[in-house]
Amino acid sequence: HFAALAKMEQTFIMIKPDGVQRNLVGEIIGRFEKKGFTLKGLKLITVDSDFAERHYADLSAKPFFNGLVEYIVSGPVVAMVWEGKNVVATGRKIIGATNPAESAPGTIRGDYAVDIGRNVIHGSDAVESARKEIALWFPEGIAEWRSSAHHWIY
Ligand code: 3AN
Repeated sequence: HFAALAKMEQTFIMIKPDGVQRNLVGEIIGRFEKKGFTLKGLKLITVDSDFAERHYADLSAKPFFNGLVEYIVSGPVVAMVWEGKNVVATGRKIIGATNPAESAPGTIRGDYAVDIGRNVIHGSDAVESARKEIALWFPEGIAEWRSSAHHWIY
């Protein structure tokens, strides 16, 4: 009876080292929870350069690539999978524009970031990149839990 379930998407969201170090983890998770999305995977993880280069492979030709990789490996990140209707595009709206100088107040980057090179959070830009990023960051897979919980949440 709930046709929307058929359109459920998953996206990969990462709180970058600056977001973790600035104690924004709870704030960021709270925004996704209160919007109505479901947390499906979460881990605090420090990655190495090889891994960061794989995550950002599409940007390897950019002049900021080396700096970006150095930033991502500089401390632990919070890797997450969030699920919900249109969560990929809506997640990007919650995050805000790449350059914090252009991200609107009320978005995560608009509220908490100043520098494009320290913009707190990553979110997949399309359903297909979300699928690839989830496979890269969660090779162990994502467990289903919603169906076992709903009977006592009312
Ligand atoms: P988004 O993260 O909004 O999808 P992308 O994919 O264009 O943006 O860029 C990935 C990451 O690369 C950004 N989150 C940011 O950390 C970094 N980045 C993008 N553009 C620049 C830039 N001009 N200078 C430094 N870092 C950048």
